[in-house]
Amino acid sequence: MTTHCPYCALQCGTRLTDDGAGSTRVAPTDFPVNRGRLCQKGWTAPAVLTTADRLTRPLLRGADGRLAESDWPTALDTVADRLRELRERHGPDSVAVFGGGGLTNEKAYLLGKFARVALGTSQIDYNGRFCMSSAAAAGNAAFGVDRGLPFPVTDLADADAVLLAGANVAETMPPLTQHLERAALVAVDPRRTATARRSALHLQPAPGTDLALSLGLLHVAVAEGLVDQEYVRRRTNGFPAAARRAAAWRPERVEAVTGVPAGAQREAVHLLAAADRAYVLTGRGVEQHSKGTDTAAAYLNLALALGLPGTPGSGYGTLTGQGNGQGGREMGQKSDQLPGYRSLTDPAARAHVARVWGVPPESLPGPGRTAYELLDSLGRPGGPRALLVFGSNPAVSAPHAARVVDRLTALDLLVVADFVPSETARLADVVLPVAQWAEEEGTMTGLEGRVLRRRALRPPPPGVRGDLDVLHGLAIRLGQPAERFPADAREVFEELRDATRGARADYSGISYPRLDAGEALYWPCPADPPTAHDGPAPAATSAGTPRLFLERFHHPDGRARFAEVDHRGPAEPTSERYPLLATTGRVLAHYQSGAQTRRVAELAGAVPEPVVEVHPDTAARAGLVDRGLVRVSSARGGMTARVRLDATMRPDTVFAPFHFAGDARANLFTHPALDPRSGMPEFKVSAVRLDAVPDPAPDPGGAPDDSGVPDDSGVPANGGGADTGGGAEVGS
Ligand SMILES: Nc1nc2c(c(=O)[nH]1)N[C@H]1C(S)=C(S)[C@@H](COP(=O)(O)OP(=O)(O)OC[C@H]3O[C@@H](n4cnc5c(=O)[nH]c(N)nc54)[C@H](O)[C@@H]3O)O[C@H]1N2
Ligand SMILES: Nc1nc2c(c(=O)[nH]1)N[C@H]1C(S)=C(S)[C@@H](COP(=O)(O)OP(=O)(O)OC[C@H]3O[C@@H](n4cnc5c(=O)[nH]c(N)nc54)[C@H](O)[C@@H]3O)O[C@H]1N2
Ligand code: SF4
Ligand SMILES: [Mo]
Repeated sequence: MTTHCPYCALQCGTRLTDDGAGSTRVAPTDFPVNRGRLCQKGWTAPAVLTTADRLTRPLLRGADGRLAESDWPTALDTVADRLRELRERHGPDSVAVFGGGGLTNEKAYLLGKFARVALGTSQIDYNGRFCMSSAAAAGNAAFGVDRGLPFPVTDLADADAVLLAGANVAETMPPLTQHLERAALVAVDPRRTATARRSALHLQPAPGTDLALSLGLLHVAVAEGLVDQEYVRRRTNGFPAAARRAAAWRPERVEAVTGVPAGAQREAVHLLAAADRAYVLTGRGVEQHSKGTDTAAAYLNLALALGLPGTPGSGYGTLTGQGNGQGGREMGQKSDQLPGYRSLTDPAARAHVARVWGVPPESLPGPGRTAYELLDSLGRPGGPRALLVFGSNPAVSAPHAARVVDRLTALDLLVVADFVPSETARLADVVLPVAQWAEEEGTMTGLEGRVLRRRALRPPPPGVRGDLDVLHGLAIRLGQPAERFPADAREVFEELRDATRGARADYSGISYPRLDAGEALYWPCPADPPTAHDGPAPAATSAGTPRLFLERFHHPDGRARFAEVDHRGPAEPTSERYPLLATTGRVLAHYQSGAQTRRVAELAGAVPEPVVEVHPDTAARAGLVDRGLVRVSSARGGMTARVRLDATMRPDTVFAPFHFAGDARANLFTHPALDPRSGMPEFKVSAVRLDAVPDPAPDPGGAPDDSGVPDDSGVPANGGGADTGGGAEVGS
């Protein structure tokens, strides 16, 4: 049976087989994005299906403060009763929803509909706000539509040059690197990552200075006559204003701010400009800043000046992160959007979706808070008193995590649907055990905008339900007609085709039979063919759009727009007390909050605890030794981790992964400053200090619980929260 990996947006094609004894085997398929390869996480993904502490019964927190096993009718009745009570007493916005970019299109769609129709709340957002929001804002502004890669991944294989800004694909999407073998790579990363080591040229700016750097690259393009004037005239607007801003950023000034030598800046632009086929790609390294939108826009300006977007064989894109990070941002779980990227403030869009949902347009709420604002408002006066979480673990992954845990525990009601007792689930009043990837049907939209089928190899364990089923059960208890919330993925998909018809992300021409027949369908894929067909021929349908922008961009005038942006510093400058810059991100073996990968023996064995990368001189000044313990702290709090000395690090910068729980959470020190346009937090730069921590156990294997060793792998499935009773604490 063929399907796709449960983790990242590359959505590697896999074949699953059942060995008959309850184990699932996975193997890569020849699917174009991965062509026979998988990363370590993909190879080991089936282990999560049978993890020892898999949730198989609903859990309810009792009067004694402990989570205890319950049954589905009781759990769903309890949730519905308490939601109804809160709504009656405090109004619909007292109830909030938090979704995820790992949810299938069908789940994301139904979750948004559930919030707006069954709960009537404006308070819904999702973890993609922490992921793709800055790139989406910049892409929408420039192109009029946001599809992470507006071309197939395999197009990269013919590139002569690729600039990768803040993307460590060698660890975050390893099979993608096979498409980058031909191109000369320019890597922009404060660290000498596995990706940077493969590059022809590595620019190593201080974290948070890419805006200056990208302005400098545009400056070089203009000053050295490398701008594609004909393209700029024919296909864009706004170049003079953008160029005026860049004029102030001479390479020597940029060098002083970023640390990237002026000569290397010039070399990078010449390398791209000389290439027949070139791409500029961004990742979270440049986007996860309080100025992430402007930074993505500045790299986009460079790509436009060089004439890349919408030119065959060249392009600009952002590497979407989560499995359904693309579809997840189109289906209406974002605080300001309806399915298909329709806007909640556009009367025509509201009318279209309301008609599909069978409700009056005026009954739809308006836009709500963005993810961090929503989490920060929980339990405060005027903020929501209940939260339903589907597909996220914000107790670990949200910025300023200690404050987020405070807010989660201040709620009257926290409901978490998950298949493992994540750190967030452990705080919940009600935990709902749900199905996993290999146990369910649905669709995902990969990083290139291609819609993919997720298929069930086997049914979920007894006692476990699908997310759609959970939403269905809650909706009918809240008085909704049963048929308005189908529990069947195909039925939901048929409805979302209708809801997205005519929208920017148009799925109306896509169907399960077409996908199952192996068609490669990229949105927009309208049902109505460009030309009229009649006669007995099979229903004419669009072939979808693998490559966007070849003729025109999606603004009414068909032109792309340069952005007028200027550099600014990080939200929190370094100080005498916090003299270093900390940045955060990923390592190959773990995924996100680690809720899944910390439960896989092979992955937890490979990387059992967080390792902070530090330059030897910086370490010496702080009295740190290789493999010793360190406390990385900011004005907000700190994490404990192990030190790895790395002479390729900038002496002013340290790096920490965010995959670990408890006291090993990098988000204990991150800053919740938000990008004013996208709501993206400042994950990638914090002012910190390093302090040596006496190592209680010379043998790393004997590290204490809070060192980041999977803290909850020993919790039995049937006692999920029994030992976290009343727990306002995570991982301790
Ligand atoms: N192994 C693994 N793979 C994953 C995931 C995972 O958790 N683990 N998650 C998936 C998801 S959701 C996402 S969003 C993607 C993310 O994929 P990436 O964007 O590749 O991942 P990150 O490690 O967050 O950040 C990339 C790089 O940005 C650099 N960086 C930090 N600060 C700056 C800066 O100021 N400027 C520049 N230029 N670079 C900076 C970091 O050093 C890091 O090497 O990965 C996906 N794939
Ligand atoms: N410091 C720092 N913090 C970061 C980042 C960073 O670079 N640095 N990156 C940010 C980014 S890009 C992202 S994407 C976020 C991600 O952070 P999270 O949102 O925490 O992501 P996951 O760990 O994937 O959490 C998904 C949870 O949902 C469960 N789950 C998975 N699939 C399903 C499903 O289909 N249904 C249900 N009900 N549950 C499911 C999993 O078991 C897991 O507990 O982290 C952000 N946080
Ligand atoms: S690269 Fe992403 S999709 Fe492919 S196997 Fe690894 S985690 Fe899965
Ligand atoms: Mo992400």
